Amino acid sequence: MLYHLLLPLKDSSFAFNVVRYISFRSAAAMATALLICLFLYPRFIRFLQRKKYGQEIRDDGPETHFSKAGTPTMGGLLILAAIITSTLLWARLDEPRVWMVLSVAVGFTAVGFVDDWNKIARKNTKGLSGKLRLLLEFAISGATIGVGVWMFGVDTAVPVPFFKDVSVELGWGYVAFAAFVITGCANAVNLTDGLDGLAIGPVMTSALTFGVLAYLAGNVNFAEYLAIPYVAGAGELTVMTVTIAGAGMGFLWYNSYPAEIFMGDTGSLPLGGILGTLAVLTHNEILLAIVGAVFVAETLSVIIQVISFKTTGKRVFLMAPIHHHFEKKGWEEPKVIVRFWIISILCALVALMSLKLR
Ligand code: 57M
Repeated sequence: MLYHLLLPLKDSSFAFNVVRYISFRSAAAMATALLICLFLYPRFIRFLQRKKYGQEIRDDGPETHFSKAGTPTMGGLLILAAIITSTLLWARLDEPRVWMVLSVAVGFTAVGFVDDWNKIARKNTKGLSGKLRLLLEFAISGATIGVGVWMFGVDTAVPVPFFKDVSVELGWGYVAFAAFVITGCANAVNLTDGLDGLAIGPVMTSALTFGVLAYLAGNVNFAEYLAIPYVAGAGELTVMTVTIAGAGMGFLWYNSYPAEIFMGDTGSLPLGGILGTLAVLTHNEILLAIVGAVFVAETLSVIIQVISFKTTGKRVFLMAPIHHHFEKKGWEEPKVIVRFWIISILCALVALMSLKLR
């Protein structure tokens, strides 16, 4: 919004020309989201405590988690408010891809909120039925990408990382594929969100990685030089990705061990949904598996555990998702968290290396 308001003033003062630059607006957007979270979380936490909107803890989980009962949840509401506000302030609003990400963000926040609300109001740990939740997520992401393909020229070919000029053309099948990527990513982040700060760390590294990838894809010279698909307007997504890092840092200030607040499904579903949408719109659908390898590993651990338990009656991990396995092995919670962050940084670097390794 500020781009549209301030740029015309450049004739009266050349200083306003600065809003033309993605780099300036990205820095401002990150600072805005960070400050919103840093200043508003203490009040928000007090509000949630007053309303007694606290986490119910499952009694079959690790014992170290029992003392977390009553920790305020639904903290994701403020993360998303900060991301959306800061994006509306600093991104160019004439770029349809920004609106596509925003629509997934709002839709998935609504689904997550209803789920959390059900848990809080009914005081149980189940929330929305899994099938209904997946259906809603699939519908929201499919509708968004469908409109993108139909009206805004979203490409339907999926590039294969590490190979120059290799891509798979899916036609309209791309919409279902993209919805699967977005919904899968949302649920993978949701599964990861089981220790203090565990999910938000890799969410931030992934968002920043997509920030770089979006910037490069949106610049015709860089895209040509690196032999990646050029995506007109993708540069504006960089402004959005850094708001995730800014809001994430603000949230982590309070969610770091021992957490004063959890993000809830209200946070994990839209954050994962946004990452999936960024991967789709910058055409890094397959690379997402490397950028978000921590989320993939958490999900695979659950799939392996469930299949093994159902077929053989034996567990592969002490408990799934895999972060619980390490807790059960006796690692302190902060150790698991920081090690997973380090792995996620390493994966982000490998993903960035793929730009040159092709
Ligand atoms: C979300 N949510 C946390 C919090 C957070 C299929 C099955 C593997 C599903 C899985 C599951 O339900 N995952 C979804 C995991 C919960 O956190 C809330 O949920 C939000 C995210 N959706 O924001 O509001 C608990 O996680 C802890 N937590 C923190 N710090 C944080 O910053 O400590 C969360 C955020 C919180 C808190 O304790 O209460 C969760 O784990 O419920 N199910 C599981 O993860 C369960 N695994 C399981 O049943 N494994 C079996 C299966 C696969 C065969 C096995 O291995 O034998 C475990 N989860 C729990 N207890 N709590 C095990 C039992």
